[in-house]
Amino acid sequence: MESTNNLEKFQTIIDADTKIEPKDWMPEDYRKHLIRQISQHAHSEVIGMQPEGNWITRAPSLRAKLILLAKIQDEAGHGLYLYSACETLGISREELIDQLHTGKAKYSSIFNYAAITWADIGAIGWLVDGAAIVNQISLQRTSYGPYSRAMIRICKEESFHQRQGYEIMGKLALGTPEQKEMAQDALNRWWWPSLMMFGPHDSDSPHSGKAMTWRIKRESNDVLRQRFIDKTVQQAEVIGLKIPDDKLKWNEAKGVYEHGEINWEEFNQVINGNGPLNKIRLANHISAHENGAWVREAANAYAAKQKKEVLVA
Ligand code: BYC
Repeated sequence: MESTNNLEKFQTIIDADTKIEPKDWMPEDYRKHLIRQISQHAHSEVIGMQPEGNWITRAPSLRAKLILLAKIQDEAGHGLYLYSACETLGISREELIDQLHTGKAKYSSIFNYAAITWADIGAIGWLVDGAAIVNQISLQRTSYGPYSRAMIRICKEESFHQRQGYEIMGKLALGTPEQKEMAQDALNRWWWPSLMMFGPHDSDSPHSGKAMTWRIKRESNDVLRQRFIDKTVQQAEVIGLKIPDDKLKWNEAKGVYEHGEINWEEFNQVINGNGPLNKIRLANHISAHENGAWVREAANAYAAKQKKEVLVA
């Protein structure tokens, strides 16, 4: 029941920067808000395995292949931590997957773009994981305990991911003219979608108000996006690549890079199911889920057998 007493106690925990734990009382809207965000985050990790998975068989060396395999496995692990954190809010894994398959739950817009060259694998690590880290470092301080703890663990792995991507881009950018061109082309295609990962401007973000009051989000979409831009522009300079934004300019007084506007029409199309690969990404997930039914059945049968043996003993 949402008594004033419960609400006051809840907000006091939040304001004191102490974590809300699964068994604590929480407003229904807080619970729903978290289920929405954490599940979308989990779906992003798992759908995000697809663009990189395409390159496992075509990685240019054994070293590159091993690193890529390890990274993709990490992403699966991130999905699992996040699904588990989400389940502590009283929703089952089946319901979460169903929401993904029926289009009720989103996943990050970025994974609807194709990885067409090896440089795209570098760009994903450098830019996509780079943007994810900026967001996730901030989410380590989120108010819900299980989400916050998942973020702490995930961030450690993401920084390795970002560095492996930057290493690929650096090698290509400092290689032959053709390799440099391939790296620049990947940067050109992934830059703007990476900026979209942070979501709409604060003034157009319907969930931000409550998310900030409840300290689910600790910093706003625009603040995090700006931090990512400031960091990444300098990294591009070091390896001699050019950020594809004619309006990019250092503002000495503010200590930030001014930048051009995102194509919000494209963003809205992609998050509403009409990006380049939305249908393929979802169809692949549905088919993998259906093909894995026997694994779930076997695991359930084994768990039931174990339970029976414990009861008999
Ligand atoms: N894409 O009010 P807003 C990774 C939606 S994976 C799609 O600002 P909020 C990796 C938003 O959901 C890590 N949808 O929302 C894996 C909402 O729609 P609904 C991915 C987006 O929640 C493999 C509506 O727009 N990281 O690192 O306050 C390989 C209004 O937005 C997007 C996360 O998932 C988007 N980009 O803020 C490599 C971070 N942006 O739900 C790498 C966790 C907005 O009302 N999530 N929308 O239908 C968050 O931090 C926040 O949810 C967001 C949006 C900043 C994304």
